[in-house]
Amino acid sequence: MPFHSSIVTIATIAFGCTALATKSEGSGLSHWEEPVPIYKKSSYCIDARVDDLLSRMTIQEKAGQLFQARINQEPLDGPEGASANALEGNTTNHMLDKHMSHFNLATGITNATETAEFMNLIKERALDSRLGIPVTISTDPRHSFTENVVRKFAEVTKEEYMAVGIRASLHPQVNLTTEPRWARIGNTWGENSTLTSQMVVEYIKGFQGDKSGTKSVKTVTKHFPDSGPMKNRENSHFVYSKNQIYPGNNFEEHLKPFKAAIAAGATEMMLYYSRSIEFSAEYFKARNYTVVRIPEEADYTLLRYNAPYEPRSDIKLDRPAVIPEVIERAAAVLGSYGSDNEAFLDVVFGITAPKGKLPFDLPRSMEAVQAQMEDVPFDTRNSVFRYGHGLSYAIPCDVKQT
Ligand SMILES: *[C@@H]1O[C@H](CO)[C@@H](O)[C@H](O)[C@H]1NC(C)=O
Ligand SMILES: *[C@@H]1O[C@H](CO)[C@@H](O)[C@H](O)[C@H]1NC(C)=O
Ligand SMILES: *[C@@H]1O[C@H](CO)[C@@H](O)[C@H](O)[C@H]1NC(C)=O
Ligand SMILES: *[C@@H]1O[C@H](CO)[C@@H](O)[C@H](O)[C@H]1NC(C)=O
Ligand SMILES: CC(=O)N[C@H]1CO[C@H](CO)[C@@H](O)[C@@H]1O
Repeated sequence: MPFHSSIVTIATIAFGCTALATKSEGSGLSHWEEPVPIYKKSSYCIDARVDDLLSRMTIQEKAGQLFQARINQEPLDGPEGASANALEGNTTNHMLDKHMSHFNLATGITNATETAEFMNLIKERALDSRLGIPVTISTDPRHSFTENVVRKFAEVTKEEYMAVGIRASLHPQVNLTTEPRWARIGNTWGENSTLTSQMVVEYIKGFQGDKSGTKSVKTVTKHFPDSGPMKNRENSHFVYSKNQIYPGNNFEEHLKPFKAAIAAGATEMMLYYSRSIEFSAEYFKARNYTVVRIPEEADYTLLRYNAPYEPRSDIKLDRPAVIPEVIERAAAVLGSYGSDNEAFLDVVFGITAPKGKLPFDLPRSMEAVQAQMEDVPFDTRNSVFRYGHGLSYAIPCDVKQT
């Protein structure tokens, strides 16, 4: 046994990693010793390890690899452990009975230590599966940023993900928002294909590095345009709205960000197929404002709305709102792309300045929305505000600095 081990070691040094064809594995082993399978040996080439693992997997175990289930940060064995639907089984059931190893962490992260500990539990539980295949934990987007800090944003987010064990990002979402009624605009970069293509490169390089490796978080660029701009602006999450149309003959433009992503090292794409913010008196009391009972007594009225939309289940997302009447009457309108209440109030009260620009046109009316083409950017007629519009102001710290 010691002799055998040294052969493997020499081969490792000579070839960098051991190729499967040259192995003499197992022949010298005593029958009571289980050989360590090749796929578990880091000295072997990745291809050899994958081939070995695949050859050992049942069809059920292979099928399990094809799923990406949502899980919550909850007891792995509890009835509530699996998120989407308790009837579907808990997390242990997903891992050990259904052979899944890719999970999307659905819960918010409020304490990094606890999330990291939860991840460690999952990884330990994975060792109980027949082959001990490790799990990959991914997440949908959890952060926001402005265009000049994309790379930095991606690098910082990557560090935060890695610190709690998340190694795959189910983003960026680079789909162009050429159709204002589409329900998933909130996580995109607007309707400009050039800008979106520039940002996606920085984003992917920030998460993956110039070359994907052990210090990378994988990106999954989405949603690849097999659906295309949807007829009647529906969302193909719904069974009744799967049709696509390109009335502007503009398919190539929608491909541009995806081509840029591939050139930047994207290896994964998601094919095409929410969260309410409670605004309460507590936020104002914390800032020493008095909350009054009737509008007439107030010095200020602050309203936070979601962009109006026709309700379909509970999806709530940002999109180009048709609100000319609000814009005409309000002293100021602040657009946000999913800020929390504290961040919003910091802008209202001049602690930080608003910096964002509109990533799409704000349409004048639903007629204008209906008249524009689903797949063409910047074609909303007589918009209330154009793409790129946005005001800011000097904040006290800026004034002090200059
Ligand atoms: C969780 O799943 C495991 C594995 O399928 C099962 O043995 C256990 O009974 C489940 N726990 C609950 C509380 O449903
Ligand atoms: C985070 O969780 C850990 C472990 O439960 C705990 O010790 C720590 O105090 C928590 N941190 C915060 C900020 O709540
Ligand atoms: C789209 O973005 C590019 C890159 O930032 C910029 O040069 C171009 O002017 C933008 N197009 C429009 C219509 O604003
Ligand atoms: C609110 O008032 C209290 C007491 O005067 C003070 O300590 C606190 O800093 C104030 N908070 C803000 C946000 O101004
Ligand atoms: C493929 C894909 O996700 N296409 C979407 C891109 O965005 C438009 C709206 O701008 C949607 O209608 C498409 O479905």
